[in-house]
Amino acid sequence: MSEAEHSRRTRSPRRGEDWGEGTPAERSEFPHPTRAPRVDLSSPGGGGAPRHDWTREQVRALFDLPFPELMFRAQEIHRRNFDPGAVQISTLLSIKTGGCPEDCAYCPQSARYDAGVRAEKLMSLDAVLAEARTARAAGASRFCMGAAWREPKERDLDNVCAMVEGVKALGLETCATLGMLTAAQAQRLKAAGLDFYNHNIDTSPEFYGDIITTRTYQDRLDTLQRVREAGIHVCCGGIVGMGETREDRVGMIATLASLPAHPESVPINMLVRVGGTPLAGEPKLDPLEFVRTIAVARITMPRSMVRLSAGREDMSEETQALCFLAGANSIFYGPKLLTTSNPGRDRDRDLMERLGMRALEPGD
Ligand code: SAM
Ligand code: DTB
Ligand code: SF4
Repeated sequence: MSEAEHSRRTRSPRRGEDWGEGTPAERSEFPHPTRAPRVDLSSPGGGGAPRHDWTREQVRALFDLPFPELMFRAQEIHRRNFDPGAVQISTLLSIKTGGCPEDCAYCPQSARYDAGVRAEKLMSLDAVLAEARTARAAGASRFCMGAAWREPKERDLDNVCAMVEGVKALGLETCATLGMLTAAQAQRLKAAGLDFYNHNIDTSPEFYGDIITTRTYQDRLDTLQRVREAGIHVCCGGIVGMGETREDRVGMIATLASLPAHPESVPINMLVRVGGTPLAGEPKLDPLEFVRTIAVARITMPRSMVRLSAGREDMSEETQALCFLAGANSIFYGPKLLTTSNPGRDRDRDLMERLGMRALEPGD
């Protein structure tokens, strides 16, 4: 085990993060002020252009709002920009599973951890297209192909470009997440018809080094810029529940909201704690803190699709409903994410029906 892996496994939970211990009455003070601090929200969703100059103080003040006030503000902005009853539906497929050389502490696909994921070869074009047809028939509007690579090799990219062309021809929006890209690779994917590229910043710049040591935060920002310059829509978000502090969640959202252009999609993942990964034993994050993260993403990036991503399998339907109220308007649909479980289609159809929400069609 490397030193970084060892320190992750042995470090104590961060202050205020272990929601499993102590009732609010046992804690010395209530965590949030009872009066709403003033936060300038004049531009987002108010008819003007989204802001890109969010300061940490402003983002922190949003996180610190009383929950009802935060939800009200998020809903106001959500309704100005979107139909609150519509959800965009994406399906994920792991086209190349496991055996990844990177050391992302949350990830069951890293070859460094024994999480029971078998390393597989890149899927064939026919097998991928068969999965895409199934996803389309089940109502997905976007098909996202994920590969456990640090970065694609040129030969891999030839194959992925053929997959993108094939999926696009089925009338689905295309998305891929393949690791770091060069400018030339981003341009090739664009030429093949790629609509979205997913590449997450994962957390705050400060906490990042506790989670990944094999590539830097700047590497990620560089790939995002290349994707943007190639004319591909950006899908970029992160993970919460990894032992980070609220200040790290503030830093993550502030980084996303001050990118030169907001990502068109912002996936907010709740850590899926997979046995064998260094983060398997992290305490569960308070679901209300997850909802807050969604609400702050909605307020600061008013025109982005905010995706309630990994972690729904262990989330109550009430928490998911709160996420939609907070401005989430996209989900992964289908029983599997990349290697872990997601709610089955029946369960999600039932939830959507009970909430009276509908799926967005491609191009809606
Ligand atoms: N290998 C590529 C990369 O890392 O960019 C693409 C695939 S990677 C699995 C895509 C994203 O999935 C990661 O950036 C991370 O945000 C998310 N992810 C992976 N494992 C997760 C877990 N256990 N819980 C929540 N999100 C996870
Ligand atoms: C994202 O932000 N979440 C998805 C997608 N982008 C590729 C991945 C979630 C993976 C969860 C762990 C797994 O199933 O392996
Ligand atoms: Fe590899 Fe991506 Fe998993 Fe990191 S998140 S270990 S790069 S598959």
